Parts: sequence; C-alpha cells; structure tokens
Amino acid sequence: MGTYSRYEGTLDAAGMRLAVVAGRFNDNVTTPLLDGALEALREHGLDPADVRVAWVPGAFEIPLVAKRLAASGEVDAVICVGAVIRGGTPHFDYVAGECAAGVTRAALDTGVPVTFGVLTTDDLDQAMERAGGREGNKGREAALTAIEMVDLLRQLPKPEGPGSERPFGAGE
Ligand code: INI
Repeated sequence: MGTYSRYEGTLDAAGMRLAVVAGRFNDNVTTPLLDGALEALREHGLDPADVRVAWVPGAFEIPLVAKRLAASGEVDAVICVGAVIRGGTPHFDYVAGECAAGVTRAALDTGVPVTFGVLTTDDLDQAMERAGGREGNKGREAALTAIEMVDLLRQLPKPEGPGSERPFGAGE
C-alpha cells in the first residue's frame, strides 16, 4: 500500500487572530453563545487582544459584517453566532436561509473560514438548550471549528490562479 498525504487541523489557536460576529436579536441566547465562543478561544491559547467582537442587529446582517472582516486581511477566521427562532410567519425561513447562505458565501469568496454558530430553532427552549444547556454551546463549537479550519488551511496547498480565493495570510 502506498502512502498518502493526510491533513487535519489541530486546536492550537496560539498566534491566531479571530473575530466573532454576534446578532443582537434574541440576545438572551446570543450572549451565552458569544461567551461560549470566547471561553473556547481563551482555553485554546488565544490572546484576548487578538479577538475582535462585532455586534450586528440580527442574523440577517451577519454575512455582510463577516465578509468585511474575512476580507480585511486582519483576521484568520470569523465565528458567527446568532439565534433565529421560528415565529408564526415565513420570516424565519428568509432570515435563517439568507444568513446561512451568506455565511457560506463569505467564506468561499474570501478563502477565510467563517463558521456557523447560528441557532435556527422552533422555540426559545430549544435555543437555550444549545446555548450552554444540555445540548452544549454552539458558539463554543463554532469557535473550535474556526481554530481547526485555520490550522487545516495552513497545512493545505495554497490556492493559485485567477478566480481562486484570497490566499491565506495575504495582507499580513
Ligand atoms: N433576527 C434574528 O437574529 N433572529 C430572529 O429570530 C429574527 N426574527 O425572528 O425576526 C431576526 N430578525 C431580524 C433580522 O435578522 C434583521 O435584523 C431585520 O430583518 C432587519 O434587516
């Protein structure tokens, strides 16, 4: 059997510069998500001076700010936290869907990891369970995912050619 190249990110965040974008809507949920994310970053060696936090009005506004930060050349990844809770109208689907699509696009357009700690739940109880309750803390998970992805991209071959995303570390 031949050998193959294996890539996998680690959770050592020392020296990384990260940003968190947090939606203010449902901030009784998003504040513990943000706290979970910041705690995870601290635990994994990130200096608080290397973390930026941007608050936006709601989940719909997250992608634009995430993309601005991702494209800045000043952060290695962006962690998004928000809480979209289903009401009685189709508004939920638009806000949740556009947020998810926009977060994906911010990452693919910039080549910078943008992780999705945005809850989309039927009710407040489900949201609280995922914001530090019995289902864990999705902000923390999104932060750990960001660290792992930054480290993985550092290991992978760099993109080249027109149309490829901004190479990791450009602007440093
Ligand atoms: N924003 C949220 O983050 N969560 C929600 O549950 C939500 N609901 O239900 O309406 C919500 N709406 C606001 C939206 O994100 C925008 O801020 C608003 O539409 C202005 O663009």
